[in-house]
Amino acid sequence: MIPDLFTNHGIGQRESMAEQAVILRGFALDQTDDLLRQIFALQAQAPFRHMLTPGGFRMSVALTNCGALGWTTDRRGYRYSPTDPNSGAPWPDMPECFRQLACQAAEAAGFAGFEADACLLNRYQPGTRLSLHQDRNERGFDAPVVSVSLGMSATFLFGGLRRSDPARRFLLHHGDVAVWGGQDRLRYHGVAPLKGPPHPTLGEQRLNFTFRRAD
Ligand code: MD3
Ligand code: FE
Repeated sequence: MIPDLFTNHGIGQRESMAEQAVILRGFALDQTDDLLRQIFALQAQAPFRHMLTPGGFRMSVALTNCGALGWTTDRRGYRYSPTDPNSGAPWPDMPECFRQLACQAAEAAGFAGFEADACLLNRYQPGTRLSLHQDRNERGFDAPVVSVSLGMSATFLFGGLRRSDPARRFLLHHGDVAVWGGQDRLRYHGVAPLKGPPHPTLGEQRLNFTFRRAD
């Protein structure tokens, strides 16, 4: 059987996580072919790689970027950089379909006029996790962050403004888009170790890309 035809994760519904944080179920579903084509082209120029944290740990998430600025980490710290540290070349351009999707999702969530200058792509394989953190390497926090999930479903951990605040769990599925801004922009969040059935088209992986205004 083709599992996608028998799976309904609430496509078209909005699931509120907090005042200014929402999951738009299936918002990117009709564009996944285009998005995946662009990701395959992108990773030929700037391959997914495991970076080191300032503490010296290898991240289990593999990442790459597109757009004017890309998020990086090494022993010297976390920062946005206009170039890929592996090649010294600028990050690949942000594909037009990425830019449009981010802008449309932000608008649907109440943040009109969002223009991302950075897109971070994360690749998860079974066991890959992302521990609780805040996204705060951007210059300002006025703009929202938009995140698109493709492939295997993952448990997203959604906490509060302090690391010790309890975290709620939300499942993010293929084609879901999450948008958060305003008072919820600095919430702690993470992803539980990836597990579960492989995705019908992407196999044993999950791709997540987040759009931000970094500068
Ligand atoms: C944060 N990525 O790259 S994005 C990251 O699935 C990152 O790869 C995760 O955290 C991933 O920095 C999660 C999804 C997300 C959704 C809603 C949020 C992050 C959020 C609400 C508040 C704060
Ligand atoms: Fe984050």
